[in-house]
Amino acid sequence: MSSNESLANLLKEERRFAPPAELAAAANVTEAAYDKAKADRLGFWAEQARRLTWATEPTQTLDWSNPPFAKWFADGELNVAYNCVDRHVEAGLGDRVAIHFEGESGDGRSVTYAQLKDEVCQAANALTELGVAKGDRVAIYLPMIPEAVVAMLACARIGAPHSVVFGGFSADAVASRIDDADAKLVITADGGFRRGKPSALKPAIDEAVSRTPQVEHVLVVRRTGQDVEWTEGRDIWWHEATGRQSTEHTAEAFNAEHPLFILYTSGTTGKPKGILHTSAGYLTQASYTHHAVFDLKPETDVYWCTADIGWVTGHSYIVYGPLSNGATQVIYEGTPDTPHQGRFWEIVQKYGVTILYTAPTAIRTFMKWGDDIPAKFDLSSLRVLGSVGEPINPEAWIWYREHIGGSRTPIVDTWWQTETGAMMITPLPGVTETKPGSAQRALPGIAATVVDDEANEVPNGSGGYLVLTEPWPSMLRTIWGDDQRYIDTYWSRFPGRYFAGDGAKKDEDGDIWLLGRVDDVMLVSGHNISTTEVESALVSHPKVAEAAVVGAADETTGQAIVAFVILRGTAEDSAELTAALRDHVGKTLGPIAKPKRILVVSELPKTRSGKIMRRLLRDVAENRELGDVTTLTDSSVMDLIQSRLPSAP
Ligand code: 6R9
Repeated sequence: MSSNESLANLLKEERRFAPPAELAAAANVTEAAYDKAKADRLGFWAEQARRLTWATEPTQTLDWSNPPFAKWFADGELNVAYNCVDRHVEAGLGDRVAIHFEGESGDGRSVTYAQLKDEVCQAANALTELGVAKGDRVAIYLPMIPEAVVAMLACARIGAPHSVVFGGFSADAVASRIDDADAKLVITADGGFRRGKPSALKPAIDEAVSRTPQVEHVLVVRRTGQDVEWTEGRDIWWHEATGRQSTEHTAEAFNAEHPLFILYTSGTTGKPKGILHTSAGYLTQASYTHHAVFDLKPETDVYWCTADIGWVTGHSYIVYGPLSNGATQVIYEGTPDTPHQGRFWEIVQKYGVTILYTAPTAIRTFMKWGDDIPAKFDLSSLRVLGSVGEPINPEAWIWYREHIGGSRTPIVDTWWQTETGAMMITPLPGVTETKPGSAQRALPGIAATVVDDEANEVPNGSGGYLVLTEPWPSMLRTIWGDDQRYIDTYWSRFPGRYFAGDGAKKDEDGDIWLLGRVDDVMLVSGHNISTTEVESALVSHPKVAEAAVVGAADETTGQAIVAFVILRGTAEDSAELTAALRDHVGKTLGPIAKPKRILVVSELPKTRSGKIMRRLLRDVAENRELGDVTTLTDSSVMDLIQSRLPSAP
């Protein structure tokens, strides 16, 4: 494809926001970090690795003798759980709250680092008693409760890689993940609370485990108290197995490259990919980025990441990053509209949250619900806001800053992937003059650029494909059990470089703007148009809260742009409105980007991590049978959308 004119440089966003002077003056990381990392990238990462407490200090930094298979800090040894828990207690911080848990129904508890240490040790002892040893895999299928964190850390502590599966994935999805990872133990719960009701988890595990005979035991956390089927000998209550254990457990040191976890990415086609992360490099980058990008001051900040633990964001920015840094954080079990649409803001106010990390999909939902809802709460404690998961539309960015950040807080739009393990491209809150909608700049020690079809770096002002040009500490090590697929998927499109699968452009300053997955790029009359830019143009109209755009086969133009939009507040669907929206896109981006059809809908199909599943919308727009819907949050959404399409295109 002619990616230069393409993925086109259509959108013009001129607004700029300097870092607040006070924050910049006391920032954890300054411009100097970029210079230092540029002068000596490996030396920079070796220095960051000293954030961790090692049993054996590494003498090597990167071993890239067998690319693309990296080893970081390969002769070092440490224990990840010790770094996340014990060392803070040993440093006299045992009374600091690690987790303020807020249940959906308003119940909750605060867990100090000392208590967390006891619970992790008890769970590690219980797992050991059940025969789980170093290298064995454990599947975790839990709601957002403190036991999810405890379970992950207990696995890390004994060197048993965990594979967390979203609570809410079907029995089929769970079974295929248990099977692929060959897990011998599963940790689940009777259920969790969602939308005001107990929602069962155990039945999906019962079904999945009936097909995965390698599973020896199922540990069951009692959360909702609902009835569960029980298989004697196999099923064990978590509180019984852990409650009688000692709160002491000696953490063994493991090699830096010991596997820490497998996390499955859904992928659009084929079998899910088990992304493998190992210990020390992963923890180094999770810890460093959490410290740098959120400017975390562990003594005073209250941090809240709203992600689910089943998403990589939950792994790196609820468990490993924040806890390795000794942060105090909030964990919330439920949905943002239960029992009311101000729930998130009530939580910010209740705990005095200072750093909030959430996803564009949530921000657009809040925009749709209306400005008056956050306005009812005291959000003045907030000082840094983060975004992750999708490109954030400039209008949503501005809304987030004004209505949540009181027009005062920096926004860090953090680009990264399950595969990258930790943040890669993002502003720094005390350094970067931010641009709404742009992730801007590779972090110190990270090398990213944009290339064209022939792998040539594009000049500023042009678009193409995002690639990472140097290995980084938290990079995936392989796809579990499939080295060849690892090479083929990430390292073959542009040999020697990691291909992220995202379209991107560089602006005149060389800052990076993400344009969505390359599979989603539309080809209209010979022009490549990014879904992100058309969506952002639609969202910049005052009546639109959220938009998803796809290219549907079209006899004359190759592909035609079809837009699905959700309206804001009280706006109503009408022929005038859709005509006005088409004109608005035409004016913002140019006539070529005008959607051929605009459909007003009330919901969009999303994954559990909030990403719009454009593939399914393309199926709808092309009047095809729907593809795989197993990773959808709510499959009834598709019936609703299909009912909006009266006739075949
Ligand atoms: C952390 C996470 C990865 C894909 C990635 C990209 C999209 C994530 C983004 C972003 C634009 C951002 N993505 N953050 N796009 N700006 N700030 O989301 O991991 O679930 O593996 O998804 O998400 O398309 O390639 P994962």
